Amino acid sequence: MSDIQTIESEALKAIDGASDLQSLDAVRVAELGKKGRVSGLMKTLGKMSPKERQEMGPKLNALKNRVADAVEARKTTLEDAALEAQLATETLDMTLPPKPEHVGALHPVTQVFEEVAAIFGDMGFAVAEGPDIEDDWHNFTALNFPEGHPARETHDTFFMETPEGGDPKVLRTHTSPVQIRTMTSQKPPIRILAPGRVYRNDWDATHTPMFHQVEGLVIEKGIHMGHLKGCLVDFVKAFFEVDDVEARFRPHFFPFTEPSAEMDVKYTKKGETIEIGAGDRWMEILGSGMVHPNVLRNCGIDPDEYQGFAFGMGIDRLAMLKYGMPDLRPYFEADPAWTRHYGFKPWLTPSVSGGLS
Ligand code: 2NM
Repeated sequence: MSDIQTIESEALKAIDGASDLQSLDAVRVAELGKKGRVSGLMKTLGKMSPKERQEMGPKLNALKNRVADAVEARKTTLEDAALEAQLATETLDMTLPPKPEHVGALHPVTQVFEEVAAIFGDMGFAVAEGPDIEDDWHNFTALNFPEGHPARETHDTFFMETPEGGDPKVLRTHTSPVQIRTMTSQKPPIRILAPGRVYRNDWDATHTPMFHQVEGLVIEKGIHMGHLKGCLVDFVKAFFEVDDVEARFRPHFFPFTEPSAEMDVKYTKKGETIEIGAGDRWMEILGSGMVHPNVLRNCGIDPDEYQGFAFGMGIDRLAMLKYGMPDLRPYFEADPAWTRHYGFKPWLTPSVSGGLS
């Protein structure tokens, strides 16, 4: 009997005194393990008379349970303390401002993509995307480039290697295939903006084989050239952050629009800086037109019921114009000094109401 009390008080003292999980486990083994003291007492039951066993059995069982419970309780306490200690060393003060020297910058092309999307988003356009690798039908045929038409040659197309009898694939030469995919999968009315990378085999001081475009498409009943002009003049004013722009629409040719027009805006050159809106010179900034009836028909839209306009612009050049970057080549050199100078803070998301840049 005194054995039980001695063992219990010693065991509980040792359990309480265990300062970490490892020493607690050593106490557990010493008391409850196969060769432990409590287990040793349990074994004596076998040699007792039935009467003794009836008396001692419950007592020993209770001892075993109390020691096991104490071990469990101590284990929980130690584990909680270990977690608390770990958390204390890992706290982060989320209210601290980021360290400016460690923050990257958005590429001007990304910034301009977001500005253009914010302006057209305000006019009800949704952003649409499609694959960079396209088939000939989406990139050319559906857009009213007839087979063997010379306009196909003007695109300096990169052709993918095609397996025997396979569908010929190209790197898209414009984002117009995104408009085709939208028109064949959605019912009008449609207002979409298609930003993305495009590819043409052309490389010199002002051209890179990969560049960035934004195209837009509106298909609704009764859409006409007046809507096209109003929409694009509003865009240019918002983009260049000026109250007025003098603009003209000059007849042009695209296979996918009829009539087609290029939009020019007046500008002035003051030393090295260019001011858009007014001045003595014209600058071409985008292409546009009324979607050709053949294109609508190719996409299953009845041109007698729906009309639409479309436009396309080169983002790399628009970024150069707006942010006074004289050279296209550093765009793809990933020079941190250039990025720091011309880049944008990622948390200043452009919006028409809150400011573009
Ligand atoms: C431009 C200029 C003019 C255009 C046309 C279409 C479509 F799919 F509706 F036919 N998408 N984009 C378009 C029209 C693009 O880029 C200079």
